[in-house]
Amino acid sequence: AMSEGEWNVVLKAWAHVESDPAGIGQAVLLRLFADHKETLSSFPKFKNLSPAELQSSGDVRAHGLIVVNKLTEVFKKKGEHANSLKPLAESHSKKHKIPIQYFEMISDVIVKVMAEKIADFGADGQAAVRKALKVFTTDIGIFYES
Ligand code: HNN
Repeated sequence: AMSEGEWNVVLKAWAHVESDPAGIGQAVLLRLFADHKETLSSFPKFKNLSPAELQSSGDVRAHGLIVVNKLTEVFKKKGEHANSLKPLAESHSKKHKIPIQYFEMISDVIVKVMAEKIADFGADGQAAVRKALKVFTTDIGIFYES
C-alpha cells in the first residue's frame, strides 16, 4: 500500500498532467500504439488508421482525455478506489477483452511521457507514480479475476 506522503507526491506530479489532460492523454496513446502495436487492435475505432491518421485523430485525443481523467479521479481517492475500478475492470475484461498486461504497458508509457513533458519530475516523483500505477493495475487485476 501507499503512504499518504507517497500519494501526495503522486498528486503533485499529476497536477502537471491535469494542466494539459488531452495533450498528455493523446501523447500517451500515440506512444502506446508506437511502442506496443498490438494494443491498437483493442480499439475498433482506431485499428484501421495509419500512423499519420492516428496523429491527427480527434478520437484518439478524446480517448486520451478519458484515460487521464479516469486516472485523476482514481489517484485523488488515494487507494480508496475500488468503486471507481470495478466498472472499468468489468468493461475492459469482459466487453473490450483487454489483457491485463496492456495496463502494465500503458503504465510504463505514462511514466515515460511524464518524464519527457515535466521539467521537475525527479526520481521520487517517478517512483511514486510508478507505484501508484502498479497499485491501480493490481487492483484492476483483482476485479478481472472475480
Ligand atoms: O468502459 C467503457 O467501455 C467506456 C469507455 C472507456 C472508458 C471510460 C474505455 C474504452 C473503450 C470503449 C471506447 C468507446 O466506447 O468508444 C475501449 C475499446 N477503452 C477501450 C480499450 C482499451 C483500453 Mn479504456 N482505459 N476506456 C475507458 C477508460 C479508461 C481507461 N483502455 C485502457 C487500456 C490500457 C486499453 C488497452 C490498450 C484504459 C485505461 C488505462 C484507462 C484509464 C484508467
